[in-house]
Amino acid sequence: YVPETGPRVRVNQVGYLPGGPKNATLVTDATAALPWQLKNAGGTVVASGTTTPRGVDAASGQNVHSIDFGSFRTAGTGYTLVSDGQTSHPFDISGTVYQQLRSDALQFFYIQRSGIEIDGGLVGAQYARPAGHLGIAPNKGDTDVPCRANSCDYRLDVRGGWYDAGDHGKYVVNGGIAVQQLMSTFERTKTAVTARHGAALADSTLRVPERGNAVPDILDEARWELEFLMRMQVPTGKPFAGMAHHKMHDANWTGIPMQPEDDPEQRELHPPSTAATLNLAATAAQCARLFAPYDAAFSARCLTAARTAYAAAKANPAKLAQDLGGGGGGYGDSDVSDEFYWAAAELYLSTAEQTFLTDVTASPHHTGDVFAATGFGWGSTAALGRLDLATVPNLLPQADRQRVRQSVADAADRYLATLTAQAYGLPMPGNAGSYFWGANSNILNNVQVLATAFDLTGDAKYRDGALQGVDYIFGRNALNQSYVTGWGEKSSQNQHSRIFAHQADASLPNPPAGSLAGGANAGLDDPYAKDLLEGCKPMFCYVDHIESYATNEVAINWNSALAWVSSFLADQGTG
Ligand code: 9MR
Repeated sequence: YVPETGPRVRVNQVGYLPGGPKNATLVTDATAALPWQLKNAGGTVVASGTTTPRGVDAASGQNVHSIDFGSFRTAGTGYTLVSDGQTSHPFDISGTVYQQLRSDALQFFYIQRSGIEIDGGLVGAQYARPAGHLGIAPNKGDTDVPCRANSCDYRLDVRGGWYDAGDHGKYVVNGGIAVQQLMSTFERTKTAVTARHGAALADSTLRVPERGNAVPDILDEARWELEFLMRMQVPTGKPFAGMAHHKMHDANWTGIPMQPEDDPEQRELHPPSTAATLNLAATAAQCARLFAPYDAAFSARCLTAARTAYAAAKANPAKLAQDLGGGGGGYGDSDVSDEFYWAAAELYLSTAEQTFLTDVTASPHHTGDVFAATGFGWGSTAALGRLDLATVPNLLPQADRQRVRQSVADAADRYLATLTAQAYGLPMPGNAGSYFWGANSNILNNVQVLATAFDLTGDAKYRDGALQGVDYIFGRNALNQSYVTGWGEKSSQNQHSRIFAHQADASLPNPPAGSLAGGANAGLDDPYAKDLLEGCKPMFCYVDHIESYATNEVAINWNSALAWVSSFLADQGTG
């Protein structure tokens, strides 16, 4: 199988900011430097130079050169880069290239909502659908859900929230990181360095039903998930009261396509876990401080849920997720020390209470390195706590606060070194170990660290690193593929989704613009990818086909990374 990869000059197909870095990659047999030209839309050469040979790129197996045209700063549309007889896909140079991406990436969450009608008047008729999983036949509903294998003696109303990904499951641990990144996208606008950008996330900036309610829409969206997470809490008087059920999903896998309102499967709660409980504690604590100015009662409800959950986790510190099977993902996690650190940090940031500070400082993660080369994710959340301790105003002793902030800059320096070493410019090491299920989100999470280092220090090298770090996602890669639907000349269109299953049923839409695909995965963890791509070099282990769930799914915890980063990117273009 040889994929069609188009012109051998690989660019960020969305474009570049006039004052930002501009890098491209040439795939060629040549070992010596070659000339390149930048052409405007009229075909006139507006800049030129020579490539830098980079040898064989380990992740792609290609001989490559890099091209740096960062000194060209004139805004315009339809530029192309020419080298070795090849003309790149066209791209823009503009301060507004990422403006719309912020709302597209966030809009994904409304369209993924469970338990509410999706209003085509807001997001386009093709995405309109009735409410799913409210107990209306053939749905068995999320309003009265029993525990799998009689593992509890009660039923819960766990309506709402977002569907996890291409399936209809609702899992607390990836819901947690996803809602955290949405809340942090908003919280970032409250810190001094970025306060001027807050208007972009104010009320009536998204197409959600709550627009115009005087609450920022991104918080309305977060609340949809937070309400679900709180419903997953075990009721008072029951075994493990205060803990959160790990997940709820169908008893058996459904096929593709399957609209939420047509799902006939029994929905089931899976046993509570310490990891899920700490996700609830962390996100409900963050909720408490962010909603305080808008809705005091909801803020108080969040804080109570957070405190109860945290206490329940401390009482049950090693209740790992049990895999009882059924039609959903496992999301098992054998190390919850990072979730403990994150939850303690959020509770401390919201309450300033000594007991939480004691737990923060006693955690091995407080002084350990929480910024792995391959990034943070749903099962590895200490970085979320560290980033918030670094950015959200707090009373940590001065020296400790300084150390926490410095740790973000130190990690960013490492990601900068990594991306500089990659001919394709991504902030992940150039080996197969960087290409795993959902790794596109880890790339973006490393970009979030770079961006946060810029917010904290104002040092332009971190901003440039964050900007360069996303080039890979938007097409500067071995496949010449933008992984965000509707963004770039050749973008992912057929992600694994039961809802946006156009490839399986032409009457259904493709995923909405702004949907991130999981990305190249050398593990080839699904049969479609395994059959088609066996033997692929890591960066080639991707296919834009609906059946390839391990390379081409959508997921809330991946789009939340895109949302955070897009909001940062959009801010950089507008000064
Ligand atoms: O994102 C998850 C990834 O980190 C795991 O390696 C993978 C296998 O366990 O599962 C991914 O999550 C999937 C979940 O299990 C089921 N719904 C779709 C999720 C995204 O593919």
